[in-house]
Amino acid sequence: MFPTPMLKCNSPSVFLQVTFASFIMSFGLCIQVGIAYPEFQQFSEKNSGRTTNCASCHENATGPAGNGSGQIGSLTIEEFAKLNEARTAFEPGKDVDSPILNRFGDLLIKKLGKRKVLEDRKEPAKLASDYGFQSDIDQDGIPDAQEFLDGTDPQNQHHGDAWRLFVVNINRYAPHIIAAAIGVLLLDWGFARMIGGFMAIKRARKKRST
Ligand SMILES: [Ca+2]
Repeated sequence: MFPTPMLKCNSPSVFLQVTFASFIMSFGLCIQVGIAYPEFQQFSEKNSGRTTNCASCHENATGPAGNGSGQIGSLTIEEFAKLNEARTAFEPGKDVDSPILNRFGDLLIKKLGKRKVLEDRKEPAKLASDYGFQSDIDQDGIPDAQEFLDGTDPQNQHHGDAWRLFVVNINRYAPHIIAAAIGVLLLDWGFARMIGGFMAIKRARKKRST
């Protein structure tokens, strides 16, 4: 006789695994409502006048709820474990790798701790000062916290306040700009001297012929 599928399902270890997985999935699905904190996005938009989305902190631009990439509904059991680690990182200093948060979101949890992030929902502007202006994930010269205030993407070096990027680039490339300016001036000076030389030769020939 062949064993029936029911015998496999009745295996205690498989039953426990399935039950555990169901519990984890149900737990995740039940708490997916309310895990996003729109206060920060709303503040960023109001403060900057720019339209922002959840991609500032989350993997998915539409937020953590759903079945898409970086959203609760698509997570594996291993990813749920990482998610719960991030959710319980109430104190600062813990490395987290949340499957629903991007690098900036993970760093927020690491630097501030979940407890502080939750507190800052009442006064979202404090998130920037609490996080500090040292980190610059995309290395565009504008700190992550400033990009939060400006409503720009802290992970995209081509996305930033135009004036700030201009100032940053002027400072960053000042030696090159000065060298280029000196080069142009020297070129102009040399060209003027050359024209002057040709004119002098022309005048000298004309004088000899008359
Ligand atoms: Ca930046």
